[in-house]
Amino acid sequence: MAKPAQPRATVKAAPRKPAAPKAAASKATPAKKAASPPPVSNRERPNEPQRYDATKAEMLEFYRQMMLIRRFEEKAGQLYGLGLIGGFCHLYIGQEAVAVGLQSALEVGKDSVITGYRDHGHMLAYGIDPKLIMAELTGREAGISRGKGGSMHMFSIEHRFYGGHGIVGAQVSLGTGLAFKHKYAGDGGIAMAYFGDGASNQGQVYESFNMAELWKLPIIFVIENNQYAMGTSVNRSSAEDQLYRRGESFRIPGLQVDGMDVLAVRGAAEEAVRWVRSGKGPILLELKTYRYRGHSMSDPAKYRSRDEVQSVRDKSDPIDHLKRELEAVGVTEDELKKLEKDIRAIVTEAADFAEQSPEPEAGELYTDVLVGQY
Ligand SMILES: Cc1ncc(C[n+]2csc(CCOP(=O)(O)OP(=O)(O)O)c2C)c(N)n1
Ligand SMILES: [Mg+2]
Repeated sequence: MAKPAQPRATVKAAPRKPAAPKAAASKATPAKKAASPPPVSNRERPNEPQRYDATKAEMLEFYRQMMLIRRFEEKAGQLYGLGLIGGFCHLYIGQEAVAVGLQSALEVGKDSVITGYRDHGHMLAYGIDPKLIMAELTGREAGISRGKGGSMHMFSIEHRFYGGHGIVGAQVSLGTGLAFKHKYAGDGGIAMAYFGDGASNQGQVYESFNMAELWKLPIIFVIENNQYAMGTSVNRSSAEDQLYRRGESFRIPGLQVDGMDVLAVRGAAEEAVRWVRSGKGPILLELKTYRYRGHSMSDPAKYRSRDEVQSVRDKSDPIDHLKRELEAVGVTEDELKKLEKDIRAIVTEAADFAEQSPEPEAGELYTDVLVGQY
């Protein structure tokens, strides 16, 4: 069984490799003289990230964004059940602190973001209109990809949000291309490429790591380690399951972060952005998180127990966690209830807007299609 994400307030920098086990002493082959001392790394490392010291207003804003993602995704699940959303639908419930904490450290319109198919939460965290996202999910003309992309293929060039990709790992190479563009154009922007624990075993990820470090590209590689790739746990699929170490042989520093604590995530984001924006090349973040729902809406989730999911919800929920902190700084239950009521209204409005919007005209089947030779 996979180990659920442990609640940790701190972010830890990659430790040195443990020393090789000592050879057993034997009379026949006397132990060699002391081996050479472990090499001292001459590589600069990012600073140990600190948990972000947020103001009350910032904490409320993080709470609002995480709650918006949660309620939006719950509604999407309902609409899927009613047959209003077709095709695939991968929900982000449980992982909210990752997108909210990381996006909050980026400059919208200057930096680029790319992710896989679990993309609705990222779009919301980037400030994209929930109505356009819900309309896309339901295949309506008003959707952000004109109703032709659906859950997995959403883009907003205006926000420099480049999808939304169904090919596992493809966004890592494409994201590296985005970083190349920033460097080539000298526009000061950086790229952030999110991918899953499953995707982190893909070959193209390592080709991208190599180029990114070689050319010192401005990119933050983000592994959202939600413990599962469809029905396969990290422990069953990954020889090195400490995924923040996956960049080491390319000289890319890695940090492991508690992805259930939005302030720890933001703290790590600050450090990563500082590193990358100052021209030091790529950095790798592993966010330890957990998805509460199945891989997609059609996943019966037989590979883990209900108790496992419940225990993460009870102990590490990112929204409950922040709620307790807000209460500790004097935010009242009534204020939080009001905030939640407003969010429910936004989500209802998005769903109504989507349901009332027309589907694309049949002729749209023949537009936005790549035809011919290339
Ligand atoms: C190249 C490729 N191989 C396989 C698949 C099928 N597939 C879709 S999602 C998925 C699991 C990916 O898991 P992970 O990267 O951990 O992301 P998560 O779903 O947990 O967000 C697989 C194998 C695919 N879409 N593309
Ligand atoms: Mg995963």
